[in-house]
Amino acid sequence: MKVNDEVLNALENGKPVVALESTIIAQGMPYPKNIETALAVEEEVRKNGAVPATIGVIKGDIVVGMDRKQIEYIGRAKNVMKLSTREIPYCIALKKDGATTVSATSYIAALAGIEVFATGGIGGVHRGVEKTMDISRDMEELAETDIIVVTAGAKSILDLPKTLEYLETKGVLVVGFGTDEFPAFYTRKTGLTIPSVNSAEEVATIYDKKVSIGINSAVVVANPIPEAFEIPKEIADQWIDKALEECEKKGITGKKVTPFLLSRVVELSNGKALKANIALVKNNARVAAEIAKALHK
Ligand code: PSU
Ligand code: MN
Repeated sequence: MKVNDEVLNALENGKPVVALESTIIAQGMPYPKNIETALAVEEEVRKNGAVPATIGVIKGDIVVGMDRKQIEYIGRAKNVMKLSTREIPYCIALKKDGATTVSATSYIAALAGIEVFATGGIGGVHRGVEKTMDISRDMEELAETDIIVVTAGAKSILDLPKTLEYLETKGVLVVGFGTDEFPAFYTRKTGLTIPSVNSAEEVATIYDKKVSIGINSAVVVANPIPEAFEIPKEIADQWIDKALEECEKKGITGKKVTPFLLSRVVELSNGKALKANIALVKNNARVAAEIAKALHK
């Protein structure tokens, strides 16, 4: 595992670090917005007083804290694997490039001693799960890993009520950052109730107590998209429903489902969904940096 000097130094000196995923770069957004966004998200973490650590696998090396060149490489390279936890050893052993999803990023972050992670949206229980059994590995990893994950809820390409139920089954605490509703990525509200917190300090204290009583699991911090970028539910749902329909028609399954739906929604929205996505990731990076600082106080 290659941890860059800045991250290593921060970890050794108890300074705040925020992990960032790379699937959003390689499979989540189109080039060149993917690279611009990854760099802007890192900047957001820095601006708010923490050290960013973008995680991925490059030619078989686990990298914790990619530099600019590495981010550009992973954002342009062909044949970058989408890594959930189980594919990490395959990618390392065969010296391939891999972009880490929420599950693989959480796993590696915890291995490196990083306790806070900002993503766009976690994976979850897919619609039609009763036919496909498609539940993201993200759910299981969150159930087993000590980490705080800041997410804009989960995308309504998923079955959100089932996603929340499954997190409950798995013992994963979900709290709303300044809200008591689970947000749905593009929209701030879903009517699904969750307990709320009002500050980064409260999240840090909850996490601390969780660790001290021996519960090993993630704390999911659901942070709604900033109002200015919110997309009305009726409109977002139209794009999502159309993308879901096409996905089924084309017979797309397994790990290709999420990247297909995300890129179709961006196309169908004429880029509006991408703008929203960028805004919410940055917003999550800011909150994650605040939480990382609070943890280290
Ligand atoms: N949700 C998003 N954007 C993303 C993802 C999810 O809004 O890029 C990515 C994350 O990396 C997440 C992964 O961990 O998709 C989930 O994929 P799957 O459904 O195949 O588990
Ligand atoms: Mn899946």
